[in-house]
Amino acid sequence: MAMASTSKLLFIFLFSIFIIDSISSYEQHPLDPLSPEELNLTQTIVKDSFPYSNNTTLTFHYVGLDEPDKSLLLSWLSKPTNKPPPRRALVITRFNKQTHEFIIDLANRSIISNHVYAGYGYPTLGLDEQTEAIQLPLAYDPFIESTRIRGLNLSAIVCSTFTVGWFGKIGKKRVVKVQCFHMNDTVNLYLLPIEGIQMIVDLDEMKIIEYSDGFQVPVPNSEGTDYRLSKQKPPFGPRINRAAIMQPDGPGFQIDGHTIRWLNWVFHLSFDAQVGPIISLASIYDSEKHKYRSVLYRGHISELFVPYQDPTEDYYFKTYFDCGEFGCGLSAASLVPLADCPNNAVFMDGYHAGQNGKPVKVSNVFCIFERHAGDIMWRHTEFGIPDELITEVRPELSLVVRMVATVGNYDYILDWVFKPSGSINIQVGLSGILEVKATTYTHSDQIKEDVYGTLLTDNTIGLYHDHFFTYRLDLDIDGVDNSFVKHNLVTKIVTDNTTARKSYWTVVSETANTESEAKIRLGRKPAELVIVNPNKKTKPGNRHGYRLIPGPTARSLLLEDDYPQIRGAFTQYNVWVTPYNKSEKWAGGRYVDQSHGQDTLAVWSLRNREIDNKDIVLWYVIGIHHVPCQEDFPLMPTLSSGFELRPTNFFERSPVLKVIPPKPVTWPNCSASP
Ligand SMILES: *[C@@H]1O[C@H](CO)[C@@H](O)[C@H](O)[C@H]1NC(C)=O
Ligand SMILES: *[C@@H]1O[C@H](CO)[C@@H](O)[C@H](O)[C@H]1NC(C)=O
Ligand SMILES: *[C@@H]1O[C@H](CO)[C@@H](O)[C@H](O)[C@H]1NC(C)=O
Ligand SMILES: *[C@@H]1O[C@H](CO)[C@@H](O)[C@H](O)[C@H]1NC(C)=O
Ligand SMILES: *[C@@H]1O[C@H](CO)[C@@H](O)[C@H](O)[C@H]1NC(C)=O
Ligand SMILES: *[C@@H]1O[C@H](CO)[C@@H](O)[C@H](O)[C@H]1NC(C)=O
Ligand SMILES: *[C@@H]1O[C@H](CO)[C@@H](O)[C@H](O)[C@H]1NC(C)=O
Ligand SMILES: *[C@@H]1O[C@H](CO)[C@@H](O)[C@H](O)[C@H]1NC(C)=O
Ligand SMILES: *[C@@H]1O[C@H](CO)[C@@H](O)[C@H](O)[C@H]1NC(C)=O
Ligand SMILES: [Cu+2]
Repeated sequence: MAMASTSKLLFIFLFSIFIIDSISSYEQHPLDPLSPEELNLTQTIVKDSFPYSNNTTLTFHYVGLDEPDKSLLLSWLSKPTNKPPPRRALVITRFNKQTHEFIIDLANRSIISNHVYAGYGYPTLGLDEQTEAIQLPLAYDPFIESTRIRGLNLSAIVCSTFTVGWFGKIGKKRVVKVQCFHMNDTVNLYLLPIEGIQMIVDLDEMKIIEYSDGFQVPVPNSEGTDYRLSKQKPPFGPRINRAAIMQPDGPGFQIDGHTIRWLNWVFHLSFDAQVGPIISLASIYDSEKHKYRSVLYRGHISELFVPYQDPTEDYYFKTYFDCGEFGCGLSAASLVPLADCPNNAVFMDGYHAGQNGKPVKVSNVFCIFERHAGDIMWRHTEFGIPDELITEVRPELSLVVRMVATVGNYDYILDWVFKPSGSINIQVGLSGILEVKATTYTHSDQIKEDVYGTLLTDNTIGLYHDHFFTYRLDLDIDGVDNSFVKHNLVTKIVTDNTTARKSYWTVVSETANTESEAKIRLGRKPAELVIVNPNKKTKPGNRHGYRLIPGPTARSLLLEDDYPQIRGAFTQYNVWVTPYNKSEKWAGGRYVDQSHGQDTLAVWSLRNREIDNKDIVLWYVIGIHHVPCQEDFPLMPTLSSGFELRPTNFFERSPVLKVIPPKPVTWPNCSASP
């Protein structure tokens, strides 16, 4: 949808740092994801650089935009008539058992850099190689024998790949574990594990290199595990009445390429195979200052660490890094209209490179919709004036950008929610299926030892685990140079007799000078955490800022020198602040599979760089400890969490006081069906 008129209007307000494309019809923005044509071109350039004299296959593990240097992009934004920054792709491939890393210039079709990565760790798994790996057991005699002994039906067996982690030994092979499930008459395979069989597949050789069948535990009963509506039997749950949003004036947002304008907001939305949705150049219009003001240069999930807590032989390695090992964008599901998103949603497609490097389309990868959730934006009833009753209320309205990553058994709903007040809510929802272990137990009274989980039903233990969603938030509050301020709330004791009070609290502010001063474990002492622009003040002299309103404050409970925790060391704190560095974007590192934790946020920040009045990046970890419960079986009702970025002395006054409320909708004549 082209949006000529507002673009012109925008052009008038060219004062602030972020001016989104002032071009009236859509032209490619330097931050746009690689188009199918660009992915194709990239594949051709990379492929042609390899000698194909023998049968070694070339596989693509990451292809994405190599984002332009920030300084180049900002200078282009301030003068869009200039040439845009060069368009480049970052490519990670495997060829002949080696990991290659390329930077490709798409304009002159040249390879800017090409080197072999020789450090620890491997790139994101490809989808095709996983599909191949899970077929191997079904044609592997020892496995067939194991299933025969167990009395299982081979045609009902489905396998799945699991990354092996790192436990102190040097892994010289790119391997995954493969575990299998016996579906019987359900599609809910994850609840029906075949215990006791361990298989390791070498992905480069594509064969099973280790096999063991240690013990037998019957596969749990599949009854009642199917989640498809068509398979449900009475008694049924409540029936939900029909409902829809009606917007007689159409949606309140415009999408121009990848740029979205809505009420007082403008931002760029991109799709990336590693991290999924990326929000860039989010600016908000200040109607008092008559200009757009920059808030967020770039924000996205950076890593999602999911360590399971069963240390036994068959389970200890389950310490997943979903974005780095499996790809949070690569795992994106196509959203279902009217279910994943309401009837007023607009959908966008995404493209990533398949394992052969060719573009793969994900239809409806994002949805964007206005949420009229029946909430209150602000209100007041004045009872205090004699003979007069004053009530003013404004209904709340939000803009939601949604993607769902389905990583194996789990479904992660990743939402960015914008509000006219200037708040950005980053929300996650967890649904899908638990990872379980089969057992002979049928009642918790039988259990005397630690079973590392909850007995959910007969023969089924839901394993304890965590989810750590780590977000990278390059806030640029009114410009790039920002500071991180802790407004500590401290109790003051009154020792003299000037007041009847013995105590009160006040704010003692502290600006973090270096990275170490900004590492925070939440929940220890009360503080307001604010990113401020120390160079921009309000009329009364407060620094323009945005504050972080945290959600749940769980941190990893593992020892710091435990191997998974070394790799996931970015969960040691809930909050980190680093100076901007383009290459520091994936908190678990670039080669996460079997990584040794040498390239994580925790390691980068050991340099203890200066962060005061600098271009800084805020990292926030949403932590959720998950003790499974019976309601999570056989499919987990969505568990939600998140945090808020909220303007704090950014505006001179309430930015929503003068919001014009919507007119009532007059419904056309329609008769309700009986
Ligand atoms: C991809 O590139 C090849 C040549 O490199 C070309 O023949 C083909 O048409 C392209 N496909 C798309 C979808 O652009
Ligand atoms: C295949 O090609 C690679 C890269 O040129 C080379 O290193 C390797 O020795 C070749 N293998 C065979 C079997 O020719
Ligand atoms: C490559 O593999 C194919 C089939 O796997 C085979 O027919 C062909 O001879 C091989 N070529 C070389 C150069 O090894
Ligand atoms: C391609 O363009 C880049 C600048 O983006 C330049 O560094 C490089 O030298 C150019 N390569 C060729 C072959 O022209
Ligand atoms: C084995 O499983 C397949 C696929 O689920 C099914 O069609 C078939 O009837 C099963 N056979 C037996 C003997 O249960
Ligand atoms: C498969 O399901 C049937 C019917 O639900 C049941 O009788 C049978 O025991 C199941 N087989 C296994 C191996 O779980
Ligand atoms: C307050 O304290 C001072 C010094 O301790 C004392 O002289 C004075 O009488 C006190 N005043 C009251 C009102 O208690
Ligand atoms: C950016 O970060 C990478 C990885 O931590 C580091 O190697 C590089 O030196 C950094 N660049 C600058 C300019 O600090
Ligand atoms: C709606 O219903 C009213 C009352 O029944 C009727 O007068 C009016 O003409 C109807 N309008 C339309 C558009 O059908
Ligand atoms: Cu969970």
